[in-house]
Amino acid sequence: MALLFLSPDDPADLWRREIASRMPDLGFRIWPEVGDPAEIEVALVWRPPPGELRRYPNLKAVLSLGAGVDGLLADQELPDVPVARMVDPSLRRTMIEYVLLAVLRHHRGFDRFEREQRARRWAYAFPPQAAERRVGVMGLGELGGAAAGLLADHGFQVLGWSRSPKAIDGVTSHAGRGELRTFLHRTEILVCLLPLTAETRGILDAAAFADLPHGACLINVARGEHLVEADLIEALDSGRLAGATLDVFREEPLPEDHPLWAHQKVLITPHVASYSWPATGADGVVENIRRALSGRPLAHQVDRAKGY
Ligand code: NDP
Ligand code: OXD
Repeated sequence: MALLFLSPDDPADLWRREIASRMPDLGFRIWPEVGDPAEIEVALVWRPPPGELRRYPNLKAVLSLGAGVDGLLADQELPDVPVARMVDPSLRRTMIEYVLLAVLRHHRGFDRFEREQRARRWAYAFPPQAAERRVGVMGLGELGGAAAGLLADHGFQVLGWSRSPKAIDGVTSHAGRGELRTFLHRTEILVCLLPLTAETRGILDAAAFADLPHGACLINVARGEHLVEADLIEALDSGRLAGATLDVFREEPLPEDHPLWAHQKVLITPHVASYSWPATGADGVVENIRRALSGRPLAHQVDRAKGY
């Protein structure tokens, strides 16, 4: 009985220690040193090479080290076993910190002050109140719901958009395609926290930017494929959008010659908006390993038909 750990980005030794302290009898194999593939019963993964997971004949579940499972589900050879996504207090905490920081930066005009400083200009501007600012969050799940709640607690006027209606204190819920335009019309700072699916790919495009009020800002912390980058650049250059904070890109790392790097109105972070600490994430992972080994449904199991 063994767990396969496969991630180029996560700290394998910390995960091994946290899982071993909760399940000392479970083997822990760090890819590519997998030993006998028949002993692997659960895989804990982030961006495994396509086709890799079909090498394990006794695999009972795939647990994602990330909240987003678009990469996993894109694998045409992914075995037909339950898949669970990461839900973890540290992932949530770091995401809501990032979103609050990015919203405040646009709200208080720090993005503009950074440009003015480079030009040595004393550009006094009277600061607006949070209560006068409308922030819209696309995706009101584990992360978007928590971010929207924090923004509302901070005093912003918060709107949310999701597939089904939500009841979150201080957040005006909009649901479904039919309410997307109303949501966008009212949103001055737009935060994207949607999963990447066939329905949401390319949703941040010229049509969406045209529905936002003139001078709105965009924060994309979901997936690069949500955004049509050329449409964003055009919207920023025309002044329709005033700024953008981008953590995710169609191609990561962002190529050195990509025009977004040098854009005056764009802040780029290298896909660091949030991360799971093994010390907090391991409780949920171990619970799901136990469920998988005893044939019970996983917590936070992905609906493959919906894609999240
Ligand atoms: P959840 O699955 O918990 O929530 C997804 C939300 O999106 C739900 O509210 C869902 O609506 C809504 N949604 C899905 N499809 C649609 C649609 N077609 N139209 C409208 N709303 C839709 O996801 P998480 O909050 O855990 O994570 C969200 C995403 O954040 C991840 O998929 C990942 O891409 C990204 N992420 C990025 C990180 C980073 O570091 N940059 C880190 C972690 C995650 P409903 O509730 O009605 O189903
Ligand atoms: C995730 C991510 O999906 O880090 O968790 O992007």
